[in-house]
Amino acid sequence: MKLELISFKLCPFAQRAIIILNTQKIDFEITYINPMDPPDWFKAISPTGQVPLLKVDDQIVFESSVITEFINDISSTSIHPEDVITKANNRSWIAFSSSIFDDLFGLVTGDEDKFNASKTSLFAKLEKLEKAKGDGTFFNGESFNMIDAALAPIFMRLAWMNEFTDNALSISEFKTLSAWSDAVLAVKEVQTSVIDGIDDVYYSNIEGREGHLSTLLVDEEY
Ligand SMILES: N[C@@H](CCC(=O)N[C@@H](CS)C(=O)NCC(=O)O)C(=O)O
Repeated sequence: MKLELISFKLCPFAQRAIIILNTQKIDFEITYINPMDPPDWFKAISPTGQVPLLKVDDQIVFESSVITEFINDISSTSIHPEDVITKANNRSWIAFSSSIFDDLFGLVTGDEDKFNASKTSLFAKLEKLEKAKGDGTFFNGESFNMIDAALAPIFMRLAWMNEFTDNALSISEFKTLSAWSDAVLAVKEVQTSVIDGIDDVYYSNIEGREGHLSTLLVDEEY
C-alpha cells in the first residue's frame, strides 16, 4: 500500500496524521501545497479543498479524524486504549480538542477583543481537559496514544506563542496539563512531525497577520 499525504507545512490537522504515521512506523511520502493557492491536480482530487488528504494507492481519504483512524487501523498494533469505553472517551476528547484550533486561529489573527475572547474560550477548554486527564505521563497513563497525538499540535503552538511573547498564554495554572504538554512535546515522533525552522514560519505568520498577538511579540531573534 503506497501512502502519500498531501499537506501544508503549518497545518495542525496534517501534523496529527504525521505523528501517528511516525509512531506507527509507516512509510509515507509527503507533498506540500499552499491551500490558499491550490494546484489544479489537488482541486481535482480534493472533495473539500482542504488538507490533509491521504492518497492510498489511487484512493483518497479525507478529513484528518478519518485519516488518523485509518492509519491506526492499518497498523500492526493500535495506539488507542483497548477498552471500548475508554476508547470512546478518548475519541470524544479528540473531537472536543479539535475546536481548540478555532481558538488558536482567533488568537493569531484577532484584534484585542477577539484575542481576549479566544483566550477565554481556549482556557475554559484547557480546564476541562485538565480535569479529564487520568494519572500518569500521558492522557491514559504511560502509553503515548491517539489522544496525545491529537493534542500535540495544540501544545506545540501554545509553546511557540508563549516563547515568542514572554508567556502571554501561560498554561502554568493547569499543573496536570502543563506536565502533559511537556511530556508530549518531548516525544521524538512529535518533534520530527514538523519541518526544521517551522517555529520561524509560525513567528512570521503571527507577524504577517497583524493581530493583537503580533503586538505582544518580544523575541527579535526570529
Ligand atoms: N476538518 C478538516 C479541517 C482541515 C483544515 O482546516 N485544513 C486547512 C489547513 S490547516 C485548510 O485546508 N484550509 C484551506 C481551506 O479551508 O480552504 C480536517 O480535520 O481535515
